[in-house]
Amino acid sequence: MGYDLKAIFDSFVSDSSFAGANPCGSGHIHDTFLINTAEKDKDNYIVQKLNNKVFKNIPELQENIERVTIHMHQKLLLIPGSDVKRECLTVVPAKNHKSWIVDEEGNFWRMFIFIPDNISYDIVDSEDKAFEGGRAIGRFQALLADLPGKPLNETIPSFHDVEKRIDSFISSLMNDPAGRVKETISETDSILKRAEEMKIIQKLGREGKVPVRITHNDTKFNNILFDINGKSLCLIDLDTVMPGYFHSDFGDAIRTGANSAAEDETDLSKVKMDLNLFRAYAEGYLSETRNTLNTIEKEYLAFAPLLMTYEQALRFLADYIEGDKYYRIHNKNHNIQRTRSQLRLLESMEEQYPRMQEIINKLT
Ligand code: ADP
Ligand code: GN1
Ligand code: MG
Repeated sequence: MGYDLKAIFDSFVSDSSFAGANPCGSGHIHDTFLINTAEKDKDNYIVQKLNNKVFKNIPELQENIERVTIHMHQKLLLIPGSDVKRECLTVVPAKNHKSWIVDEEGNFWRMFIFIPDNISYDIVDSEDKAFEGGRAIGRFQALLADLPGKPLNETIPSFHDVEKRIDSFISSLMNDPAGRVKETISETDSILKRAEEMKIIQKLGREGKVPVRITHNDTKFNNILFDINGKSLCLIDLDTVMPGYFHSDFGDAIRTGANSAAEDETDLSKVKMDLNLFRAYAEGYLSETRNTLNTIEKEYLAFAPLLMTYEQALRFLADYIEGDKYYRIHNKNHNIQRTRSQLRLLESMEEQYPRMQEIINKLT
């Protein structure tokens, strides 16, 4: 990828000099690089080429990120002992006075201060990490609960609207744009037969029983940074912070953080939800949110991981059927493999659902 990362760096920073850049992380959406500076006492930086097919309005996206990070910084500053630069992303303003630049090819770029000595996990292997991850997500939601001003922009409209996603999936099945529907009969059946039960949280939302709050909406476990002692630092990947239901955040972190295998594991015998990790994560999450959640929200917490795993299987399958337009893929079957793995994980959750419900009942 022949980007002139030094020129990008120079559009943001003037008090240190570019020493080199390397690709960073395993995200599916943006192109992310770590930029090292030559001066030992200066910050290093994360620079991202933003995916403007996925995020169609970058100024609105960046407006959200600026508001959210400024608010969190202000609140963290009031907490004795907090380390603001490690407990929240810090946006680096560009020399054009915006928080992004557009290069000559029309690519959008932004920059954050790099949080050093961090660790993130694609797979979680201990209850301590699961607890800490749950706590980080609860804390994040609490920090943003009193964000002042107008509602945040909807950076991806209807992002967790599973009803709409099911409808548009059915249209894709009929149009079959990549000629792949015939290969997906069993997976499609698994999606369609669960469609009605997956609409419950949205129905409760419409009835006013589950409130719209400010949520992260992409709480994949590797979007939580930890320090080297295993304490959670902060949530990154703030592009989808917007109005939503708490269930999306709770559920998506279990989907990724209590799975004993990778999201795209091809050996399905390895894919299983670990109930001990689920319990630890729920304990961490509820330690921060127990007093905020209403009774109905608590009642449906155990269902949230099933919903989010279902939604993710649906999204991967829809992308496969549409010809791999959305997620970065590493082989031509990647999206169908991801679908199968997520469906297996969903079955594992379904098998353990009564136990999940018992755990939540005990904790709430
Ligand atoms: P994507 O949407 O593509 O997942 P992310 O915003 O999650 O992009 O960034 C990709 C990766 O870059 C992360 O998984 C993390 O490893 C790293 N990263 C992003 N921001 C920071 C930061 N401020 N400090 C340290 N690492 C970061
Ligand atoms: C994407 O950006 P990343 O890789 O953290 C996606 C999530 C999916 C996830 C599946 C904006 O997350 O919604 O759950 O892939 N982000 C967006 O791995 O669509
Ligand atoms: Mg990410």
